[in-house]
Amino acid sequence: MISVSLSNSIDWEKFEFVGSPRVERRLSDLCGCFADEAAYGEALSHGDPLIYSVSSQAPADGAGQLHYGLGMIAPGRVGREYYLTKGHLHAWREAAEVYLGLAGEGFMLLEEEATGESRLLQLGKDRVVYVPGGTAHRTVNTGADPLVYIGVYPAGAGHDYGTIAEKNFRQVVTDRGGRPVAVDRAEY
Ligand code: PAN
Ligand code: ZN
Repeated sequence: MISVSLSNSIDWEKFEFVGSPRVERRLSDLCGCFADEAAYGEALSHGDPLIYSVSSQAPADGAGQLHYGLGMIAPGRVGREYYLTKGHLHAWREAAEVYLGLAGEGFMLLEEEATGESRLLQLGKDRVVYVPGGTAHRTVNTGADPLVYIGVYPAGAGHDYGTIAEKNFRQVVTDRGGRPVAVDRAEY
């Protein structure tokens, strides 16, 4: 007998799967994520807006099963740096992930843990990004509307936020003359 939840619908007003609440990340939750600390402090002094949310689905656990999450990043910037997710590695390093863009415009910043190599890949409506195992990933909204996507990953992937929290990504996704570019953190 099939006992897991097999389908879902998206509530486009709340940006969540119907029946499963979302986790919210506000500006104050993102201490240490943005490169420009003065701009971060200045932004916080004006309020604590919602930066992104994730509504997760874990239909089944165990080998071979998948989990997935609906992400929404609000449009906006701190200084010249676009609103972003904390970013993470999977605790089970081999675990890969597929991101399916549903709405909006943005990018994924990938950083291979073993080599430090960075890649900036477009994510938005009708774009799909594959995140290999052993690769830290962060998502940024570079558009004027919410960036909405689904990430699908192995049930046992787990999330390691600590490694990124310690040293952050090597690159920063920033606005240069109205266009998004990735620059080395040291140069920012
Ligand atoms: C995504 C992320 C989502 C939020 O579902 O969890 O984009 O980003 P952070 O987890 O870095 O806050 C995913 O990659 N799951 O594995
Ligand atoms: Zn992930």
